Amino acid sequence: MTTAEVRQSFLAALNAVGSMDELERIRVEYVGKKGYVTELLKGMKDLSVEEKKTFGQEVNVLKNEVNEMISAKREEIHQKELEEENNKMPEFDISIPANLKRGSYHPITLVQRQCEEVFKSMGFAVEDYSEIVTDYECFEALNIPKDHPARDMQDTYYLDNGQLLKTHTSAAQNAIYKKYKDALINEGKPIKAIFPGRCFRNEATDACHENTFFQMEGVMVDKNISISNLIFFMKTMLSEVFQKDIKVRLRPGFFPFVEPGFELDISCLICGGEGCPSCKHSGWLELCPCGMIHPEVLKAGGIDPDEYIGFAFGLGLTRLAMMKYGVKDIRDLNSGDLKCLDQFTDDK
Ligand code: FA5
Repeated sequence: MTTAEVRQSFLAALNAVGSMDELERIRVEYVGKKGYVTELLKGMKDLSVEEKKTFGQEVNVLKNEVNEMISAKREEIHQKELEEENNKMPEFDISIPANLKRGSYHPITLVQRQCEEVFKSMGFAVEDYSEIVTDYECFEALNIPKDHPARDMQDTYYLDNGQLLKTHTSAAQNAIYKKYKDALINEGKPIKAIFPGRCFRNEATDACHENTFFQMEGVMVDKNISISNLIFFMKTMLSEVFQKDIKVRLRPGFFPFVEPGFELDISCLICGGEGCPSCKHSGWLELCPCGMIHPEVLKAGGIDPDEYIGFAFGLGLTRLAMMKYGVKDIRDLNSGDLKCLDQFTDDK
């Protein structure tokens, strides 16, 4: 082939190229070691010196042209590929319903809602309260003055501004009395309220203690309230939550805001009362301290203790969830471990 023929055939081949692979193939075919252009040079050996010079220049010009055209074509194909990529339709179909696993309520939320339903059905209002409270709300209004040794029972997280993270839901008692006292005094409506909430204590954690846990406080104030009322409400709540009779025991307990005060324990449902780490090997789990509201606490809430009396309880909601769902270690509940929490998924 002459240089003109090689040029012509190369242009035709280049015109037909549509991909990088094809381009590479014709590059090798024309300017590769055994390509047409290279082969032209091999035929030079039979030419005169003068002819060699002219022909050599011709072939070199052709070789440069071929290389330049290949480079230009490469850039052209590259740009085309980029454009195609950018214009591509997304490969997913947005009309297909998502196949994601649905989330679920946390076991503590489930138990809390169940308790709320039970107490609502018995005429209790459900109240919410802040997690950051004042020293007065958490302690002083509850008959725990500054420097009282009872403060040591709850290792408290204090904030720089003097407020603190609520150590118990009892911190809302004062506000609840103030909210409902007028209806009690003027209209004779008993105060009946529960107030679940998150509590914080700087405690060493173990199978039944967390530094962040939930309680559910309940109070009832009226005339002629007795401990029997308290026991009735607690037993009703437990039998509704567990759907069976639960063994409970009441023993004396000290809390400055109740008098008399009790500890209501339930027989550990993890070990059936035999003793295990979840119940500190005692067979019993401290679940719900309670008692008759101290006169000083009623007074701080604007209620005359000579005329009114009431009970209060502080149910350990997190522990109740442990017992209800057979969670052996309280720390699993705050772990964020989906393998653990998934078990309670309510997909129905
Ligand atoms: C109190 O917090 C009192 N405010 C309860 C109370 C209210 C007594 C009204 C009388 C009248 P105590 O510190 O024992 O009490 O906690 C109450 C319940 O919360 C415990 O029985 C337990 O079930 C739960 N609880 C306490 N500390 C923790 C903790 N670190 N981890 C998990 N649950 C806890």
